[in-house]
Amino acid sequence: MSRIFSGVQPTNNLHLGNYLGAIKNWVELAAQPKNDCIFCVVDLHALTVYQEPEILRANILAVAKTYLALGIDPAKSTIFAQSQVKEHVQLGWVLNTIAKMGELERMTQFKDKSAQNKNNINLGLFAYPVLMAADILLYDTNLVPVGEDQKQHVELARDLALRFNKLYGETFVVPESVIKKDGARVMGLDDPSKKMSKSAVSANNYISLMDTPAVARKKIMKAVTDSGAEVKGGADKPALNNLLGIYSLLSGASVKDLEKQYAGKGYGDFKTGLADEVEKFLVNFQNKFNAISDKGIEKVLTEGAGKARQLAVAKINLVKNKIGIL
Ligand code: ATP
Ligand code: LTN
Repeated sequence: MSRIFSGVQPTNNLHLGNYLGAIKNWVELAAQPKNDCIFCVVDLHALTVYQEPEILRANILAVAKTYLALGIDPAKSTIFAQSQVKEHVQLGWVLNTIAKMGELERMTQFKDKSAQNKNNINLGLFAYPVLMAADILLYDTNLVPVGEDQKQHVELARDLALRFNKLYGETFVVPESVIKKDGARVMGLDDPSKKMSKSAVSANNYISLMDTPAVARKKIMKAVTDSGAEVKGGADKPALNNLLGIYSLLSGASVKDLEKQYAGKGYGDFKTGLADEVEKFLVNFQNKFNAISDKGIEKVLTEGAGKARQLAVAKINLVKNKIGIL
């Protein structure tokens, strides 16, 4: 049995990058009977940037609904919100005491986010990767499916697990990240040199899972393309590679097949085909999302938290015992 753990922050609507880079892999891992999966809505992490309380509350439910609508089955996988299981914070504190300032200063996400928002470089943002390590280590996680940008954080979780085990004896499983090559880094539609991001300044950067098909189509039609007219990817075609990658992952056709399909046609036809594929995906997703009630998802989260808590309490008791606290 392999334990799988991952999470997404309830900030804004999720976008195609979150799906293709992370949640699509969760769905594939969850479908394998040998895996025991836990998917968390990491609301405490979201607090490292100010959130309007009412919007945060709604976003927590929306992210959990998104997991279900994208294909995670709550009868098979455990789904809950991080703040519902207080042991995450408890273990986070213990790990804070063995994490080094220097290694946290090297985290690229911290460097990027603190450069973007100079007025709110809070302690939580600095300790963010340690809380993430606690999320992972609390459940004896073997595999952590994430996008490329989270690899460094999972490495830290590994280092902290090894360090703790060395100090106090065998306690934590040392986790590994699972980063699928395809979709690992979906780039912005308006700038293929940066990853698609929900906190991007322009909404033309991303396709939100909540975009209407018409809005998504407009964004695709506006998407930056490379020089040349042929639909053929290559090292000098970052924008086209990105669109081909998205098209391929959504349709299941290989990039080679798509290039064949669009041989002799221009970017316009190609983008129309991609917009059709995105529309199919969005309509299907949104229908499923809208069919889930707030009450229904609250019940899923409460039940999931109950299951997660059992594992978390056992682990925290072991940790307390090892370090000598009551
Ligand atoms: P932000 O950009 O506002 O920090 P985000 O869009 O990166 O947020 P997260 O909640 O930080 O969203 O990430 C959720 C998951 O989606 C993570 O596993 C992350 O690696 C993955 N992910 C996010 N953006 C992309 C992307 N552009 N391509 C592939 N995977 C991505
Ligand atoms: N930092 C992650 C979210 C996250 C996470 C986790 C992912 C918090 N805790 C534990 C995997 C495992 C991100 O996606 N931005």
